[in-house]
Amino acid sequence: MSGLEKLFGSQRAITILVVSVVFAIVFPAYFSFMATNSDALGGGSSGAKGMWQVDFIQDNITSDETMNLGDGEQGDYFFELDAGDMMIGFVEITVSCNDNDEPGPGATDSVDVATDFSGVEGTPDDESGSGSCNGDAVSFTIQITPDWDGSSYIADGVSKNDIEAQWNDGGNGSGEWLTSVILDVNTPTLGPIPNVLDDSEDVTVSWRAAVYSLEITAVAEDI
Ligand SMILES: [Ca+2]
Ligand SMILES: [Ca+2]
Repeated sequence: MSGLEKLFGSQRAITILVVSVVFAIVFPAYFSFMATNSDALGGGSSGAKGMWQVDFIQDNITSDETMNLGDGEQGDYFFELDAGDMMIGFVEITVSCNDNDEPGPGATDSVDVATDFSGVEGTPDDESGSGSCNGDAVSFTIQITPDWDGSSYIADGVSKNDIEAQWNDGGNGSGEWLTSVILDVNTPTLGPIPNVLDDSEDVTVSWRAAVYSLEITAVAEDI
């Protein structure tokens, strides 16, 4: 028996030891080499620059409410938005009404709309507008994730982290979206009796929150 055989018991134990030592040296070097090269080739780690297919898994969270408003009456409409784990792209608000209470044109009711987004995370700028009650009277689109429209694309020369940082609502957009509508009834007056043909209108406020989550896939580049 050699000295080593005395130490480790057998030739087989020495072989196992040698193989183990070789693997301990070779494997870290191998993985280090692969990591370096996958950075260069655009695969693997999230900090690596490369080519990526960017898709958005999309959904809509919708709500609507209808109130019958009298002349000069204000209706407050609320939408409580919670997108859960998904990001909020934008929120569309549509105020619609359809006045057909009197025959012919010229006496169509109208609405004045104003929002209060103080209960919304990130406090988007408030909107206001007016419109006639022959369908969609007023609509607003409030962008939450800048520039997001849900289109897929291929990104090149950026890292996965860069893409995730770009498509992020920053926690904004959740909370209470308040839209207030004041109705203005228009109708011909017949002598001393006002509002004989028309004294009100059904006004609907609809919300659509376009929400998404990211799907980023590495694209194999032509070599
Ligand atoms: Ca009318
Ligand atoms: Ca009416």
